[in-house]
Amino acid sequence: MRPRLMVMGPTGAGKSTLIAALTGSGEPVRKTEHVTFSDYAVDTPGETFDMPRLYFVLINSAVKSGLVLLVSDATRPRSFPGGFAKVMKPPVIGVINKVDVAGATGIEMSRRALKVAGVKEVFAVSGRGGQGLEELKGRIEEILGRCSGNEW
Ligand SMILES: Nc1nc2c(ncn2[C@@H]2O[C@H](COP(=O)(O)OP(=O)(O)OP(=O)(O)O)[C@@H](O)[C@H]2O)c(=O)[nH]1
Ligand SMILES: [Mg+2]
Repeated sequence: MRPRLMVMGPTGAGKSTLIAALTGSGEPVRKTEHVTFSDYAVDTPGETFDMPRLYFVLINSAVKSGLVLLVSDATRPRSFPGGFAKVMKPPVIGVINKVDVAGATGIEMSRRALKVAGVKEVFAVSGRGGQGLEELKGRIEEILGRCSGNEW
């Protein structure tokens, strides 16, 4: 099986909504209670990001993933620990989410926060409205496609 996409970030940032949009599942999104594995993705509860003592859960779960999306909610931009993305084994892409409702300042603050986290590549999207998703999806496919057949 090819490595999964892993999605992490603060509570309510829109991680599960983003996964549903990327897979076109159409299923209603509920609060993520625990780390959830599907064929395509690893969804994580925001609490694993909000509580630093739980970072090990994210770091461990990422080991067998092919790509990590680090999601920032542009309506409530929060800082990430410096270099946070660099402790993950797979490559990390930054996602600025909720651009359908966020202002320019929020988007810029998210962009800066992701940069501090050590993320080089950033996509601005709306998991709910669909903006930017095709481009993000294309990049995900490119990276995960390259992982196919790899032993992780
Ligand atoms: N306007 C807007 N709302 C969004 C977007 N993405 C998610 N939301 C809303 O944000 C809320 C939280 O979305 P979730 O997908 O549950 O967030 P999460 O990051 O998975 O949250 P946890 O599982 O608690 O960590 C829901 O009410 C979503 O409808 C978006 O792109 N735009
Ligand atoms: Mg969730």
